[in-house]
Amino acid sequence: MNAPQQPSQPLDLEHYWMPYTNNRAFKRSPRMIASAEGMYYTTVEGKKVLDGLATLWCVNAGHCRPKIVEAIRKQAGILDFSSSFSLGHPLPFEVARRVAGLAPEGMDHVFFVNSGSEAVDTALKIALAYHRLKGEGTRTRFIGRERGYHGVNLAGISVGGVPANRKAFGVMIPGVDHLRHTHDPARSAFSRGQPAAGAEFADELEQRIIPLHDASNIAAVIVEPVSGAGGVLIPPQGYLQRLRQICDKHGILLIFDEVITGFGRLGKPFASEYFGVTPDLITFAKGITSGTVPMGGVIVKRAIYDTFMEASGNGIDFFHGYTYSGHPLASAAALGTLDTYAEEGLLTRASTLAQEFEDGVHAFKGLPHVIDCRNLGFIGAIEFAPRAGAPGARALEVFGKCWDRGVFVRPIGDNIAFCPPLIAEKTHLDEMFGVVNAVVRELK
Ligand code: PXG
Ligand code: PLP
Repeated sequence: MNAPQQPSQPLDLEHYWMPYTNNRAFKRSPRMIASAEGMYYTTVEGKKVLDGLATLWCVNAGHCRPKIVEAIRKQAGILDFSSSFSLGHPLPFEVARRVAGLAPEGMDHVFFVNSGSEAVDTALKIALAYHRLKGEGTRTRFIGRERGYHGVNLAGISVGGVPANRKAFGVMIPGVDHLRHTHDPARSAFSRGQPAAGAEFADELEQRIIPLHDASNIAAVIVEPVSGAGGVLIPPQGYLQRLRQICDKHGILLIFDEVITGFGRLGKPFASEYFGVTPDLITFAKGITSGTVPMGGVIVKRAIYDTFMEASGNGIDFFHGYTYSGHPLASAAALGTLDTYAEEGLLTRASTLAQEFEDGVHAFKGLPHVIDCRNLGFIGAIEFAPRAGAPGARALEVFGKCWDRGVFVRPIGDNIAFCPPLIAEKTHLDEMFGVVNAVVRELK
């Protein structure tokens, strides 16, 4: 591995406005990473830290994997950039073919973007334009879900349901309603895998939302099959199936936001396959390049693609696209990543270690302040009772102490989330859960 670049002078931290960060706290006491390999970061001080969150739920193949690094290096010297606006270059066609091959049957066309947020905006726009092309232009409303995370663009926070991501931004896009979330600790705390109770949460769509807005005005329902950034909420058994049935009955498109669940998180290429529920559109990002180069996309059913092709005459079929859609470096990174996944069986690997992962998450049951443990595939969370007057403080304290002891996990409100790279061995899981467990035992 190459040595990390060292700045020639002491680093000036002032000018970078860091995203989703307490900038002043960070700049007073920075946690700075210099390099990474496999399951571990190395900090600028030379400390190794186990990456228990695949960084931000995305480094599914682990860090600095040779095939991915080589693919990016090589591509940078062959074709640095060429757009996909009416010109083309071979790589994104090949990535699209490979992604379609991993997607549920019949979902076989792929539109590329650069992030999950852009994927969400794109999927919502496809839904609007599709209905209009079908002569149902009144279908303009979107239904999201409480605690859903769909990125940070205006449409994404509008259908999203994490209050902190919305409250500073006023009215957002109009015509959105939300299903209630499915977190139900009173009935389902400490469920191993999918909670048995709660399929009926989906009935709110048919019993409240459709009567209120009328199906003829609703374009799409968008949900994460497993909520990630909202706190790792596992869908109750039968819930997603019921959403699918209701959408079908009322001509509403169903969008699965698989930005986290895509590319092996549940032990299948996509969560859609894991749950046996085929949506109309899938958004993805993160794992497509294992986080190495920004890329995302939307997978659509053939019928949706065909509708655009048939309706467009000789003109442009969809007035949408990003300068960097199908970027050569991102596409090369995606091919290197998909090769790595295939060679190492990573897209199904979470299923082989799922039991060990589950046991690790549920070993927190009975520890101080722990009120829930949740897991599915290679994603999980533990939840603490909030400290009086200081919600989120316990998870933040656990995060800080774990970092100091060489394990990175993510605090989300009063939850600690686990989402390791798919290359994790049993020993890595033991190290991750062991350190967090020791820290939780000390929690006041
Ligand atoms: N949809 C889902 C389901 C996501 O998890 C996005 C869309 C947006 O993707 P981009 O690439 O635009 O970030 C995500 C991203 C967190 C956290 O706090 C989670 C995400 C991003 C940043 C922070 O856990 N998920
Ligand atoms: N703003 C301006 C002024 C632009 O010219 C463009 C693209 O040409 C954009 C925004 C959108 O940028 P992107 O295509 O990278 O999303």
